[in-house]
This record gives sequence, structure tokens and C-alpha cells, in this order.
Amino acid sequence: MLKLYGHRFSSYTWKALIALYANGTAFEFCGIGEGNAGADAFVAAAGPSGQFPVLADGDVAVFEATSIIDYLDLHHPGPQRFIPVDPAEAVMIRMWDRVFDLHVMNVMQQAVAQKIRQPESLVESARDLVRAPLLRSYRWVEGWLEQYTQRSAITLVECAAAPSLFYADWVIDIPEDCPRLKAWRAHLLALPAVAQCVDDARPFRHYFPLGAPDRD
Ligand SMILES: N[C@@H](CCC(=O)N[C@@H](CS)C(=O)NCC(=O)O)C(=O)O
Repeated sequence: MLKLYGHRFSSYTWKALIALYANGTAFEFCGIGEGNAGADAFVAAAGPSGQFPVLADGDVAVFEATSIIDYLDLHHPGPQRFIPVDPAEAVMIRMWDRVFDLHVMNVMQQAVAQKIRQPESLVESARDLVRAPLLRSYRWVEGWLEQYTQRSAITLVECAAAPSLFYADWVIDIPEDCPRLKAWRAHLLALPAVAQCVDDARPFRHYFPLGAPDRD
């Protein structure tokens, strides 16, 4: 049985969970930071950052959410193919996955990290730190969505985009001049695999250092 180590509120854990849920892949969820010292130690030792998620398949430990999805596509395939077979298409899907990790998710996480580092600081100053780069990313994605046509499927891109846009919009609202992006975020959150992540994370919303808005 596959095991996924992570946390229900963690954006990168969602990324891997969405792929597992989308294909109905059987797995056991092992929560981190919930008093399971074995799980915490396993994650701490699995990769150089000690971060989660980590997928365990027998003796094989796979870290980095993108690599987990790559691994699932290869070793535990299901009806949804996350990375296209066509190598040229696969290059583009992997590039867009990088956009959501590096230019949305990780930027959003800088605001969260700032508030954790300095709990006394104003939420607004954490937002100020990431406002310009997030708005720049939003506007790029808004233009890209005009030509992105995979919308009925769940690929690596949807797995990356759903959690990153979910949380980024909590930090800096997607502006009115990005209507396609607003609609795509709503579409992603309505996908059953994503909706399950959103619902499973509800009990942990009070963890969000900038304060979770009363929506979604
Ligand atoms: N590049 C990693 C990032 C993973 C990551 O940032 N995980 C966060 C949770 S969303 C984490 O482990 N935070 C705890 C820590 O950094 O100790 C991936 O794609 O899996």
C-alpha cells in the first residue's frame, strides 16, 4: 500500500493528494506533526529539506510533489495521465508546473513565513512583501489562460495550480482585471479531487498565519 506523508493543510501535500484522488489510487495518509514520531522522522530523513509531502512505495521514498506525481504516472497509472506522453507537450506541462510552484506557491509562502518569523508584525506588511510579484504572476497566468486548453483534465498543471491559487488568493486577492484566472480558480476548487482537499483542510484554517478569509 502506498503511503503519503504530509499535512491536510499543506499546499504541497494537496498537490500530491489531488493526483492520488483524481485517479482513485489507494493509499494511506500519514499525518505529520500529529504525535506520530515515526512519520515525522521518516519525512525528516527522506530528502535534504525534510519537507513534505513524501510518498513511500515499499522501500522507495519519493519527495518533491512534482516528482511524486511523475512517479505515480509511471508506476501507478490511472485514467488521468498527469504528464502527456508526447515529449513536446510534456515539456510545456512541466514548465507551467514550475510557474505555479515558483511564481505563485513559493511567493505566497514568503508572506506566510514572514508572519511566522515576526508574529508581532502587521499582516499588511507580510502582504506588501509579495503583492507585486503575485500580481505579476496573476497577470501572466491571465494571458496564458487564453491559450491553455487542457481544462477538462487534471494534469500536473492543475495539481500545482489548485493549491497555489487557493492560498495565494487568500494573501493577495486575484484582481478584477484577471477574470479568466478568477473563473479558473473557481473551476479548480470545484473539481472533486480538489474539493476533497479543501474540505479535509477546513479544521486547520485557524493555522493560517495571515488569517483565513471567511470564504471558499
Ligand atoms: N519543493 C517542495 C516544497 C515542499 C514544502 O514547501 N512543504 C512545506 C509544507 S507545504 C513543508 O514541508 N513545510 C515544513 C518545513 O518546511 O519544515 C515540494 O514541491 O514538495
